[in-house]
Amino acid sequence: MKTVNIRINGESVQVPEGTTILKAAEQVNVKIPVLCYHPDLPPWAACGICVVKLENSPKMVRACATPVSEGMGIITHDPELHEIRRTVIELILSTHPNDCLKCGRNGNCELQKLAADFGIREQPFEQRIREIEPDTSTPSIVFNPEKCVNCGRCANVCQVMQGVWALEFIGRGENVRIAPSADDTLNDSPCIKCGQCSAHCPVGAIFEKDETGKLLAAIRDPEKHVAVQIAPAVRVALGEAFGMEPGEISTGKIYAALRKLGIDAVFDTNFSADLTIMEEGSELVQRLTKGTGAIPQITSCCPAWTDFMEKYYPDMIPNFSTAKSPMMMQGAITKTYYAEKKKIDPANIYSAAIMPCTAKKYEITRCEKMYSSGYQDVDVVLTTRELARLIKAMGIDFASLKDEKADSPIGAYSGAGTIFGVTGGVMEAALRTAHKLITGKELEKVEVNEVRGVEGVRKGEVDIDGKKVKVAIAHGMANVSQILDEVRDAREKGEEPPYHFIEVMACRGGCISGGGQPYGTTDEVRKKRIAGLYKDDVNSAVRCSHENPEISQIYKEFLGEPLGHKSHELLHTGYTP
Ligand code: HC0
Ligand code: SF4
Repeated sequence: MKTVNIRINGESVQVPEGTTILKAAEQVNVKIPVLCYHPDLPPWAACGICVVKLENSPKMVRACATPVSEGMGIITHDPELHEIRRTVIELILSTHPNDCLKCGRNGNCELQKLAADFGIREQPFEQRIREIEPDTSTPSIVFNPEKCVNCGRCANVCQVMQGVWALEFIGRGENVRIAPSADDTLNDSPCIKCGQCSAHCPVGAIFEKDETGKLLAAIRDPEKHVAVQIAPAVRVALGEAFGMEPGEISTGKIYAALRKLGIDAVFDTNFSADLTIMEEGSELVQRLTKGTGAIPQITSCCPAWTDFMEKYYPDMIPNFSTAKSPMMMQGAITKTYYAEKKKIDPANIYSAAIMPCTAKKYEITRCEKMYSSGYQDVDVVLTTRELARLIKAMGIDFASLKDEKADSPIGAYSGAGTIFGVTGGVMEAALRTAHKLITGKELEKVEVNEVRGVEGVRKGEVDIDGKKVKVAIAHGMANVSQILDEVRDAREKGEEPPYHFIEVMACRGGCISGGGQPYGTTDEVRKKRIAGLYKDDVNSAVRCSHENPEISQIYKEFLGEPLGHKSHELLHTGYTP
């Protein structure tokens, strides 16, 4: 790799050619302030806060978007740059409401931090606030244009990383603003509710719909038996809100915190991830060996992905696994099997789910099959961020909690269940069980390395008893079309499908970087959370879904067999164009 020699504030440093000034400065521990820049996204160079000087030149350049060149001398900080940056921040503040105390980002807002770092105490410019009502049209996220600082991160992530184009810049000059496409409501735009905009917004302009009050109201209601499930990816991220490292597994502490909040039954979505595998794995085996159903089978547990597919690839509905997502399965069995076993009237069960995801808030009412118990199967979804806020508000010292266990039954999980939260995990879990269903034998080595990795599109072949199962994995919604177009092309030409099984997750890295996870997700953080879930798998006494004793128990006592009558009633769904 070719390198170049540069000086940053007089200090010599060698960096790879093409490195931006911003990244080069990080290598000598110099932090240049930014607002519109985010490491997940191509530099946008919109805000101007990262301006730096070049030695012996009157020119100032934006550090986020300017690559270094041989011999370059850069000054990143001096009183003049400080004044320029301060003025830029003051100008941004003049278009931003001063209601930090009531803002969802109070305490972790990037603009608030910049204002604090620069010691801004006065407002020298006239306040001009855009008066546009917040958009509350989706069940997942709220967009408040008044707070938008036009940094472009949300539109950038929506267009570049997700390929969705629900958000865009509209207007000209000083009237330019971010809006849902065609200036419609977010719900009528192509939005898939993944919430990546909310995870990348530096201020409080886009955030998850806060539903903590609903859970608190249910806890206060003496009639309600409150059951909560936690998603795979929550356990390796929630701790970040309490000073733990990304990827540190805090499952036992989360169970304990939920009980301290007053939850009556603490369950784990990982249990029903195992249940999903029994159903979806059996479905795959049927499609592969009996020819019942379209090939490839495509995973359907990510609601942002199913929303995308219904909108843009409706011809592929027959390829979707009909298995509900683990979250919805857990809700359905909580209000049927668990209710029966514990002799609780399901009308009095309040079923909540803690998810890394904003789209899950939409999924719980997306069609009538989400009411398969006769009631709404999942009553509320809180994101990881919302749960972190609740734990703080309730004065729980999370880091010092002693590990507890989930309630039984429908609480125990296998390693296959936990890796659902990682790109490739649903497929790996399904293949572990499909191998057993097809061959009758357990895998000698349960890790399916062919499907692991972080590349946005991965393709491979897995050998099951001499049959080559062709698989593909895509994550980050913009990567999906490539694979689906291959399937469509083959179909139109009357050729064999290029794959047997495809896994799609809307978020980069899978749910570990869902739109509702703690702020500050970067590729480095993603890798740590992924490693955390693989570690949880390795640490699990049971590694395959079909070996989870509570799974055997629920089939024996209640469901009968995978793909049986009861399963179809409670655990499967359909999709509409
Ligand atoms: Fe996921 Fe899931 S793995 S979608 O990312 O399948 O949200 O974590 O809960 O339902 O299990 C999210 C995470 C889940 C579901 C599971 C799947
Ligand atoms: Fe939600 Fe996971 Fe899908 Fe992201 S990948 S939208 S977190 S289900």
